This record gives sequence, C-alpha cells and structure tokens, in this order.
Amino acid sequence: MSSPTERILVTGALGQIGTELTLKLVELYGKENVFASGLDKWKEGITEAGHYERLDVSNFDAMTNFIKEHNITTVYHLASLLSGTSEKQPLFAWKLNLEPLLHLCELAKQGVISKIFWPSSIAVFGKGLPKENVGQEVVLNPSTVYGISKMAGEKWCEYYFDKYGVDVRSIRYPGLISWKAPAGGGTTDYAVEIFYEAVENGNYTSFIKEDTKMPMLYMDDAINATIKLMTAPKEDVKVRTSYNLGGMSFNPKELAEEITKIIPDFTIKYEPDFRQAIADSWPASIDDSVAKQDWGLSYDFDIKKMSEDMIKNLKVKLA
Ligand code: AKB
Repeated sequence: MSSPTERILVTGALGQIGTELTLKLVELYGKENVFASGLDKWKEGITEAGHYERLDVSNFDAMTNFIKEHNITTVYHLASLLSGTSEKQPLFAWKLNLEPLLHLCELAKQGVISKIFWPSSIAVFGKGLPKENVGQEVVLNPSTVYGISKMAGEKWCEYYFDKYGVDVRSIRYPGLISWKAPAGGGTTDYAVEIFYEAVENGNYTSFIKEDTKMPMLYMDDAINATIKLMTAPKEDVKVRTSYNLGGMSFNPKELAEEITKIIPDFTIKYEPDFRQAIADSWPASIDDSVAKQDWGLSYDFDIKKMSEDMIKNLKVKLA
C-alpha cells in the first residue's frame, strides 16, 4: 500500500469512473486526503465523502494553484471526451484529451506532483488488427479521434517516464459497465443503457448490431485494477504506455439473453448508428496477460454475475 501521506486530486470526478473511484480513494486514504474535481456543480453522493472543487482542467493556472495549495502528490486525471462525442468535436477532443495530461506531466517533471494515473482505451488498436485476443505489443492503428488522442497520450506518458522518470501509469479500459453513474458519449455505452431500459421499460433499441462483440469490464473490477496498478511498486510497472485490460467479451445479443434470464419479458431491437463503424474498428477481445503478470490483475465479475448485480442495484435505484 502507498504512503499514508499521499494527497490525491481526481479530475473528471463526476463521470462514470470518477464517481466510484473517488469513493474508493476516500475509503483508502481518508476524506482529508482526497480532492474531487469536475466541471459541474456538486452532486450528491460524493459530497459526504470528500472535498469537491469546480475545476476546469484546461485552466492550467487554476490546476497548478490548486495542486500547490493542497499539497497534492497524486493525480487521477480522468477528465476526457469519449469516442462518440469526440467524433462530433474532433479538435476540441484532441485539445481536452491531450493538453491537460501534458501539463500534469510537466508538473511531475518539476517535482510538484509525484504520480499520475491516466486512462487510455481499447480505442487505440483500430483497423487491420486481428479481432481476437489482441496483445499488449501490437502496432496501434486507431481510426477515431478518440483513439488517436489516446494513442498519442500513451506515447507522451512513455516519453515522460523514459526521459524524466515521471511516474505516470495507465490502463487501456474496455467498455465500463456500472449503475452508480451513467456512461456518457461512448461506443460501449449500449451495455449500460440496456440495463436501465430493461429495468425501467422492459425493452431496448441497441445502436450496436447484435453480433458485434466488444471487451467489457464491470466497474468494481475496473476500480480494483486501477488501485492495484497505482499501488504497485514502481519497478513492477514495466509498461509505460498503457496496460491492456480485457475483462469479459460479449455482443448485444448475448447480453440481451443474459438479461432475459432475469427479466423474462425483456425484448431488444437493433438500429445501428454512427457508433457501429467505431465498434467495427475495435477488438472483440483482449489479451491482458502482461498486466496479470506484472501487477496481479484479476477479475471477480463475469457476464452472469455482472448482469445480476446491475439489475439488483438498478431496481432499487430506479424504484
Ligand atoms: C468508449 O466507448 O468510448 C469508451 C471506451 C471503450 O474507451 N467506453
């Protein structure tokens, strides 16, 4: 476990990962050591857990001042535009997904902070690669703005580590499934929306075709993996671009079948939109053996356990 004096800033704390990661960090490091930040006003749920600051990650002076004022040592920099939204605002996505990361790397280079977490994505892989079991060291060939920004970010992380010893760690997240906070703007979001619609209305129209398989991960496993990577001894973190994470792989039809086992009347239809092309360029499954070997990545949830947990919690939340 890391030093008890670690002081943490989470950017994008109101997003899908941030909402749950912040709570976990508060549990591990104490309320007084965790500072959540985002663009919106305060949301119920994290309020009682720790400090919250309305902070724009593009405002470098404000970020730097906040980091210095609160003696922040570690930044979980989650603020990002996802794949669907990035296609609609390509230049803004590039700016938002890259520039604040570089600013944080500079602060680490100057010794102002000592550790950074930055999320990458399976979007880095792209076309022309084998679909199944895509390995850690394959050639990256993204065809989306989001994938290009994540690929570039990974290379910057590696550059800052190699050149200046900056301890920046990263995971290539697959689609993330959770019930506490909604997903927003991603291609894998169908796998979250389907549960909300199944519980509320008993039917769902998928924007991804029935047989398009993508890698997915339940949020509990994503949070555990993130904490495991960030608390691993520095010498165990051998990949300084970003670690592959595979989780589980399924297509919308298989997920619908799993939901039908719990909600027998559930029905699904398919109306693919522009996100289908994005999904078609992504892998169907990922080889994450390097993360397992280097820092002990492991999972608790498969499609069955995840579906049962999602539906149980959403029934209470949406009641
Ligand atoms: C998205 O769909 O854009 C994200 C991702 C896989 O990075 N969930």
